[in-house]
Amino acid sequence: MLDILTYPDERLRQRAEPVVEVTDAIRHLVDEMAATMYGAPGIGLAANQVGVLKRIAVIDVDYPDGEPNLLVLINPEITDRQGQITWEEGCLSFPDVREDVSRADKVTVNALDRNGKPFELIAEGLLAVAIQHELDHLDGVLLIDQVSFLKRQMIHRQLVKNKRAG
Ligand code: GNR
Ligand code: NI
Repeated sequence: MLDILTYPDERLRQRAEPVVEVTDAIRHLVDEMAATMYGAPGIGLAANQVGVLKRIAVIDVDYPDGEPNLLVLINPEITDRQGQITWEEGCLSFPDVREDVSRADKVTVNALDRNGKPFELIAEGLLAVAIQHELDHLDGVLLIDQVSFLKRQMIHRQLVKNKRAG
C-alpha cells in the first residue's frame, strides 16, 4: 500500500500532468492506487494523494457494501454537468473531516481506461460526486476549498495541530 498524503502537504496543491502513454508502469501504479483505496478504505483516490503528479484516479462507490467495481480514469475530462446535489463528503487527505459540498448531480466524463482506450461515462449521484472530487484533486483543488471561511480556518488549524501531535 502507498502512503496517503494529508493536508496541508504542498503536493496536494499541485496540478497533475496528463499521462502521455498508458504503459505497464502506469498499470502498476493504478493497481497500487486501487489497493491503497480499498485498504484505506475509501471510495476514490487521486494520484496526487500518493505523491504522483499524473492525471489518474481510481473510484469504487460500490465497495465495501457490494462487489468490487473499479473505475479507472486516466486523463479524465468532464464534458457536461447537469443539476445540483449536496453530499456530505469526506477525503482521505482530511482525516475525520466531513463537510457538505454542492456539485453537479450528473456528469459526462471522457477518459482513458487501464488499456489506454478512450471511453465516455455518464454518472449520477454519488458516482458523479466522487468523479468531481477526484478531478478536483488532479487540479490541486481540495475539500477545504469548498467550505465557508470559518470552517476552512477550523479545519486548517485542527489538521496542522494533528500533524504536530503526530
Ligand atoms: O472515501 C472517500 N469518500 C467520499 C465520500 C463522499 C464524497 C467523496 C468521497 S472521496 C473519499 C476518498 C478521497 O479522498 N478521494 O480523493
Ligand atoms: Ni479526496
